[in-house]
Amino acid sequence: MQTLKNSQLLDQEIRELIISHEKVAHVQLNNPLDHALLILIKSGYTAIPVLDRDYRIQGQISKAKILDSILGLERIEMERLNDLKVKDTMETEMPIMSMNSTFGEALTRSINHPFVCIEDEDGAFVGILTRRSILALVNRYFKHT
Ligand code: 2BA
Repeated sequence: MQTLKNSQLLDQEIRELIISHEKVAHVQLNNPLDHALLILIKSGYTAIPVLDRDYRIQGQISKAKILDSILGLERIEMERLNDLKVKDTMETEMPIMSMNSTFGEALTRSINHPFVCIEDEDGAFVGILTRRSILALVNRYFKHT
C-alpha cells in the first residue's frame, strides 16, 4: 500500500509547483554583466535563468561566475562589467524539464540543482521549479501519510 502511495507522489504532475515566468528574475543573452549583477543583487538570488529574445532558455548566470570573470591577476577589474556580456559568462549546462515531467524527475534533478527551468512544447520559458517547492511537497506528503 505504501509503495503504491509513493509511486503516486513520484508520478504526479509538476504544473502546480511551477513559479510562473512573470515572477522569475531573469536576464537576456546580450545584457552587459553589470545589468546581470544588478538584477542578481536586487533580487537576492544566487543564480537566475538566461533567456534569448524569443523567451527560450539558454543558460543561467550566477554572482560567483560574474565575479570570477572579472577577477584579474592583482585586482577585481570592475570596468570589465560593462564590456562583457551575459552570453560570455553564463553556464549552459543546466536541467530543463517540460510541463509534462513528473515530480519524481524533478526530485532527482533537485539533488544537484537549486532550481530547474520548465519549457513548453514550443521551447518557450514557462517558469522554474525550486528545491524549496519540491521539499515542501515531500514534507507535506510525509506528515500526512
Ligand atoms: P538561491 O538564490 O541560492 O536561494 C536559495 C534559497 O534561499 C531559496 O531556495 C530560498 O529558500 C531562499 N531565498 C533566497 N533568496 C530569496 C528571496 N529573495 N526571497 C525568498 N527566499 C529566498 P529556493 O526557493 O528553493 O530557490 C532555489 C533557487 O532558485 C534560488 O537559489 C535561485 O537561484 C532560484 N530562484 C528561486 N526563485 C527565483 C525567482 N523568483 N527568480 C529567479 N530565480 C529564482
